[in-house]
Amino acid sequence: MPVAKPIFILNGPNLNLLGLRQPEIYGRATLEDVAEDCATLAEELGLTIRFHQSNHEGQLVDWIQSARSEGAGIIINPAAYSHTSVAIIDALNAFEGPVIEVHISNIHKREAFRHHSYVSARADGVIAGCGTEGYLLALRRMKTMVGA
Ligand code: DHK
Repeated sequence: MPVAKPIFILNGPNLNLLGLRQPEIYGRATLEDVAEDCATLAEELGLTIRFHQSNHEGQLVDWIQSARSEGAGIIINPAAYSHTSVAIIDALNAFEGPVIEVHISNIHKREAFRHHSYVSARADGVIAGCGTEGYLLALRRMKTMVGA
């Protein structure tokens, strides 16, 4: 029996260029590939998803706020906003369901400014360095967390 509410999968700035930008770091899969793989797995797990990407902080905040009433959980790759955004952490703190943070690359192995993520202070789980497969790992974990 599928969970009634969808899992929001939110992607921050520059992830629209996935597959094209720095493939040695982020891989060759496009964001469309990731969205398709997530949709396939979600169906298998009996979950529904809403998959979004924006380069704009306020748009990400708006989607997180929508999830307060419309979402069962949030999987978020805030990308560069991980390291800068108080607005995103405030919005996530106003969301009561489970939150899983995903980074395609291992942010701890990279430049020092990427080592701190504001979002990690709210996230129930963090996946980093597993490539785009991290989204699928997050969905499997989300399945357990929403008790579906
Ligand atoms: C993606 C980005 O765009 C960077 O700004 C982050 C993250 C890391 C990722 O690994 O998915 O620092």
